[in-house]
Amino acid sequence: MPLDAKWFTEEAPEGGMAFSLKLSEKLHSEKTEFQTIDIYRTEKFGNLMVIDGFVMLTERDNFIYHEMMSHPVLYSHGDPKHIVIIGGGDCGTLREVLKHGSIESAVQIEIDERVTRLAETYFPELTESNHDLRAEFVFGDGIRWMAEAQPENLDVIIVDSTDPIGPAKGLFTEAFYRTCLNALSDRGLVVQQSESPLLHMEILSGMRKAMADAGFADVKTIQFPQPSYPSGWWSATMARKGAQIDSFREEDAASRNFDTRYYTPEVHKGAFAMPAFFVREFQ
Ligand code: AG3
Repeated sequence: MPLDAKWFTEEAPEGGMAFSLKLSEKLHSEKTEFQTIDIYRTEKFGNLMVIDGFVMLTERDNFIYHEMMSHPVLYSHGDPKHIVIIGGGDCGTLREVLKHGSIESAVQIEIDERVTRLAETYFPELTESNHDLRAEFVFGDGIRWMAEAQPENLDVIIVDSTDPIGPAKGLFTEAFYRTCLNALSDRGLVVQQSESPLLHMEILSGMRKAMADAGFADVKTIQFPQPSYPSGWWSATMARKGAQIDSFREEDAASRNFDTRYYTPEVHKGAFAMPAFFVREFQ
């Protein structure tokens, strides 16, 4: 991408579309052991992190994604204490998780330590809770970590991954979900980013099927806007280990003692409402 063009563009050939951000400056670029990470200052979206040409986050709109990856699942569990985040190296999801007083431990397993180090420098607001004593950082392979995890120990698993290509591919499989199921306690929940309902329905319904085939119950997809991701419309898919004994802790969500910019109890309920074509596609 020539910087003199002053635009960053992520093409989404699967949608015959592209999304561009006007740049003011290239801040950093490096090839790590795993991927290429580029960081730009944009004109209107704050700092931008790109991995292998795909937008990971912008300062301006990441709050929607990070809040929706954390609060709906945490308020769907009766008493979440032990959390694992797979991926999420920018620490934005971790920051939201740690806002919940019930959390006793939050372990983030990110394959590429450089993502976290660069977030500390270029997205300091996302890493502001990293010194929290409940947070633990593992830099390694999330798939292997989950396969070796102690059984029945986790309340919530959040998979904040890239698209299902490269090292993230294995995170979208029944085999991985089986290891999640094993690591979760009997009321446990998993949530994973599940791409754009408009562009990636095949991936989304494939994930839902893989979760169900692995033995998860109550598979649900939530939707929310994410302007800087392909099509601007994004989703996350949640599933339960056991029968549904917990329901939405709506009063706790309403009386939360922390700030959110997108999430409210109404947003929570609305995000679970299924557009008509979801109902058809998910049969
Ligand atoms: N979330 C990346 C989601 C996938 C984006 N896909 C794309 N731009 N094609 C990980 C970063 C947020 N913590």
